[in-house]
Amino acid sequence: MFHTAIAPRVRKRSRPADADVPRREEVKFEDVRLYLVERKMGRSRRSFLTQLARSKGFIVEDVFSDEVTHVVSEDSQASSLWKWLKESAPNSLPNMHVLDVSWFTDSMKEGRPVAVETRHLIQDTLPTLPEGTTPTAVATVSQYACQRRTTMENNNKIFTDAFEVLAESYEFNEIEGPCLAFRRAASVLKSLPWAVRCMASTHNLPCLGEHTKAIMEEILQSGHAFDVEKILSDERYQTLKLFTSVFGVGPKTAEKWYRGGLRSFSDVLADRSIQLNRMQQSGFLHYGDISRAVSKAEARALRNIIDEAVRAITPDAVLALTGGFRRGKEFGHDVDLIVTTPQLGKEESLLPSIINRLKKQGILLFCDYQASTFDMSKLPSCRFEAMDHFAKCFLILRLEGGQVEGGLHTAEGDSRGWRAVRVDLVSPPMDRYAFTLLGWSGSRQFERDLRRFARVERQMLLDNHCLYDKNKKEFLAATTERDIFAHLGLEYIEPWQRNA
Ligand code: DCT
Ligand code: MG
Repeated sequence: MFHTAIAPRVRKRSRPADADVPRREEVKFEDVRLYLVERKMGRSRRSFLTQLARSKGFIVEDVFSDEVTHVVSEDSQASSLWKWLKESAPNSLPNMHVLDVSWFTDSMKEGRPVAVETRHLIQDTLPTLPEGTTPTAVATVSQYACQRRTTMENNNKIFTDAFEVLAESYEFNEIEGPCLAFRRAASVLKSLPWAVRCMASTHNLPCLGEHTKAIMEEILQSGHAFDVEKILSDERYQTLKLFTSVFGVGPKTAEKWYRGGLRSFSDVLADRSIQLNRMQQSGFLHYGDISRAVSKAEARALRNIIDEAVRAITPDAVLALTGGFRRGKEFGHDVDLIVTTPQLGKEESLLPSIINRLKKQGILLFCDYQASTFDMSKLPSCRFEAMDHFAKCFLILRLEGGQVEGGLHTAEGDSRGWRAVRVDLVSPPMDRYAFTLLGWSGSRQFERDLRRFARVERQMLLDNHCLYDKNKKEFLAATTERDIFAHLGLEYIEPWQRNA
């Protein structure tokens, strides 16, 4: 065990003035706590580097404890270092970065903690894993989804499906902490290129708490978890899940209907006291179609339809498929598209014109248009809300089978030759394009962690509109997603690696 009691926080230092060392000891990076390993570094070099870091506003802990976020070592014998670390801090080790001194020197050069990259990491070369476990288990996995590469291949679906049920149930009950914990745990497991087969292989993974591990253990032993089974057979959960599957019905409305004793769609539709709004009416009307997954081929066909519409309005329009399909998903619940034009300001009239065209073509089954409320002078907003302020519309479009390569993804026996599909369009000004593209590409967990990483690790605010540096008090410009990753000091993650 390690001892927190003997680990003083080195926030306020009252050492006597040293003639050689400039006394600029104001802490600039509250969330970063370094620990320099003396082994191989030597006492005097360690003391020199400690003073250097402190003079640049870093917190350097004298004693190793669970407060430490970044361990820096010059020890090239990774195995002995890791052995010592595991003995000293077995529990909090998964949340620490174990780094080569190159990270430290880069950070001193930059005068700020630079982003941790793979080349900085000291990998554990001494796996204490049972036979048959993949050795990648011991590579450091970041607690942030934006520092992990998560493809569509999920090797741990048995666990992540269970966590998703638990998270959703907590969400229905508005219990935020555990909901987020299960989402984070699911996201970590999704990023692993190997399947967890025993609990020992998870000991280096971040974001797996007691409850998550207990569930995993149960699943490993019996194939299912009692808590999950209980939720799945719970009437309230089932009903809320059913109601929220209708377009336009959120958890609040679903809860109200449930409390009113309603349990099925026919209960809702027969209840004369319920006034469905326009969106909900369309949701019920097209329920069969829009609750059915949209295929990649169908998404492409709809992209072409919108492309044709927008090119008829302005030939220099920019159109991008985003959301799940941009991340390489084969199926999605809707089609997400960004449309804009290089002519600043002209994007305002784009969506109304597109909508008009779709209406004339007779394929607009539903439209909820929301004009832009974007105002650069009101940024940065501390309320970094889920929805952005750009002009957008939520549509239901009629898609003809003949327009889809390989045909429609409809139920067997459906001979209509068309189906209804949900399509979302957003139209930011061109200078906001990169932020919108990044924000709408998802996944939700990837976006959440990008924002959290920006805030906690970089003292920056990121949303679909902008990136703001709180230290420099300025907005950082970006024309591509790569620019944004670079501002954040993150390695670029391709869209198909963002399935966190
Ligand atoms: N988004 C977000 N926060 C939200 C809603 C959406 O960051 N509250 C982003 C992430 C994904 C993108 O917008 C599109 O949203 P969805 O269509 O809901 O997600 P998706 O990943 O495209 O999933 P699906 O395949 O089910 O459409
Ligand atoms: Mg989508």
